[in-house]
Amino acid sequence: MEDSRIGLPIGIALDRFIKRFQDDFPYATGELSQLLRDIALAGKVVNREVNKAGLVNISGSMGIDNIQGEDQQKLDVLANIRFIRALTKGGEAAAIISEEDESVIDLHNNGKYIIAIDPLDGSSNIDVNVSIGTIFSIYRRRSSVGSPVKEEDVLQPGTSQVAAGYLLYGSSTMLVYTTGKGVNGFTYDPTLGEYFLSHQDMRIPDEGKIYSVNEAASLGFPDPVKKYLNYCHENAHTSRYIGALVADFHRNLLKGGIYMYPSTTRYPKGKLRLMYECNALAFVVEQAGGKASSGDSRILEIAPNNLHQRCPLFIGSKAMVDKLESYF
Ligand code: AHM
Ligand code: MG
Repeated sequence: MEDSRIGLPIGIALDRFIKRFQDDFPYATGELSQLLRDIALAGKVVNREVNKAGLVNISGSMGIDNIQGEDQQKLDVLANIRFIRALTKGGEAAAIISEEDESVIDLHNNGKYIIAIDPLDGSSNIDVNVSIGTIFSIYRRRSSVGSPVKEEDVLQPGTSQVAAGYLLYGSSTMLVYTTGKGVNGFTYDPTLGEYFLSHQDMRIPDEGKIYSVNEAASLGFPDPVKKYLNYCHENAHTSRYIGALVADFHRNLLKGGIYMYPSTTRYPKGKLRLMYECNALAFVVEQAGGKASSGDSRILEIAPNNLHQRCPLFIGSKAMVDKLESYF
């Protein structure tokens, strides 16, 4: 069947795009569309805060740790508040789980969706004016609407996502998302306050030359990853590492490449969180023709048992992830 998206004018506004493809959603009632709009709106607000971070007193540390035992930055906290507020108001979200909050935020309403969010990823980059991002996943709740949210609602595998994506606050701000029918990217025009379709039906090159990993930790990498790194060194690959997952992922999505965060001495289970970071990007990359693996399993099929669970992540061009996996 011909994809009706082919031939869309580049520049169509996000709102119009969402409306046009609403009927493609598995449960087309308009609620998922509204959730996407809420996320896009909160993204605008966070974008504004990020842009003026150096001018007002919102960069730097809160002086407290989050649930992961990591230093919370003021903007982390602010972004978390902005997204939770935007998602709470509409009534479509039944519950939110956030990298910044220890437990489930049950909104006690008739919402049908569960949102998993990393409100501000790559936070060590905030103070130095380097790209950061927001990552989100949307699931349909499994228990009946109106009842208290249960574990089965929030601990769903990535295969159950109905939508996922990210905002990248980079040299321009972008929203990239999928509802399971390919991936589209929208660039924010701050003068108009609107996102416009700029990257239609994104496909990741099957092969690439870029590898993105914190190589300083390589002594503690598992042997298969060390071997794959040798392969990269011997085969004229190039290394690019921003240290903000969204930014590294986005570059590799456009150019072809692999992002790796394996288990390390410091993070024996990997650093990234399955529910807030890995699943969303795994859904996006698969929809763009790429692959996401923990080394020996498909990320999307990992059954979560903990909200803040971590897992190794190897994600990007399919042939590169296949090659990496062949060493495991
Ligand atoms: P964060 O959610 O606390 O910002 O941590 C996740 C980030 C990723 O964006 C990035 O790829 C990675 O941590 C960098 O970690 P490292 O500094 O260990 O290389
Ligand atoms: Mg993060």
